Amino acid sequence: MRALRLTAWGEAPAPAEVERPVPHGTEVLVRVEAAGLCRSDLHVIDSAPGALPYRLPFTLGHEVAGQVTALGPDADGVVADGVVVGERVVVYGPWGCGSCARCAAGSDNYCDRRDTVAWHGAGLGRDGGMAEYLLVPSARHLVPIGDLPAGQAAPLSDAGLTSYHAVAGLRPALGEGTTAVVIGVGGLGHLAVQILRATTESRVLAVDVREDALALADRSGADFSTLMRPDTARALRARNGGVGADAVLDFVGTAQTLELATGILRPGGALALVGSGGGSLTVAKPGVLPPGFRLSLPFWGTRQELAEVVALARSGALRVEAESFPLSAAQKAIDRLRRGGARGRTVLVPD
Ligand code: FEH
Ligand code: ZN
Ligand code: ZN
Repeated sequence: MRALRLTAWGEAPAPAEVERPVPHGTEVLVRVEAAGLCRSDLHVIDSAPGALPYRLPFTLGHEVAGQVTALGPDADGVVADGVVVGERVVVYGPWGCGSCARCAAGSDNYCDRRDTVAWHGAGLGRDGGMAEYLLVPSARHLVPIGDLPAGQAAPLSDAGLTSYHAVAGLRPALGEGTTAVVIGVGGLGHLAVQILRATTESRVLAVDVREDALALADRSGADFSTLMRPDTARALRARNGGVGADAVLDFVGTAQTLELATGILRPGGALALVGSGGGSLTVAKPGVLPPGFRLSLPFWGTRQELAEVVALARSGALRVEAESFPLSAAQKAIDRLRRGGARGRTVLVPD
């Protein structure tokens, strides 16, 4: 089968012909219909030798949707939600050790033994879904998607789930009369705007550096969107009755966006730092952060939350802005993402 393989650190991934996997034990074989491309893929591709615990080579792709084509002999004993051959599914990607309390509860994203495994999940040290087939360790990692198009479903497993999990951690700050600010309206941010509108009572203000991203924010339901400028914190306060934001989700994570985030938060406000843009915060008392400041560093999400995200999408409450490329054009898609040309989420379709 065709697969996009990372074979050497610091080198571009390359298409290769590899054996189609055969499921054993509890494993499930999924024929891939779409695999999302994530900025984390770029971090992995660009990593120096030894920076990540992953063993080369492996197939990239941690945001995958497809159809179950075969079950290992023990798979039916762990089938969740009636996953059977022929079922179309999205794959919960942050596979952990599989046996700790967190993994047993479907919170593999916070596996207690992450330091004992050489991966973060599908396509992240384990063979992923930028390929014709994906071997999934257990049916518990699969969520049925019904007739959701794969290009809509795949991004739910990472962009959607990560945004949903970040919002979930801020929920106490998102009651009636509150305001949330989304910084970075890309593959994750545009879904965060929709998830905030669909699951909270907050007003949603959006910030980005690109005009077309502001248009995407508006299409996603933002109450107000503005370009990132030196006076953006003032402009946002002005749109919010002179009061700061109750919550900020920073999907960029640079020094500039963190400065804006902490500058716009009201006392008692909460910041979810999702983007890995290299910025940092100094947390000190006395210090410059607002009193009552709360910070979370959410990572991906839980399997149960993925089922909730899929349910939102199937209800019509989420629409992914996605652009498809054939898997054979993966390098073109990677280059486009790298130079900031991607609109919404990029998905690769096996050709
Ligand atoms: C995956 C692995 C490591 C860091 C970040 C990620 C995210 O893309 C998962 O949502
Ligand atoms: Zn990702
Ligand atoms: Zn675990």
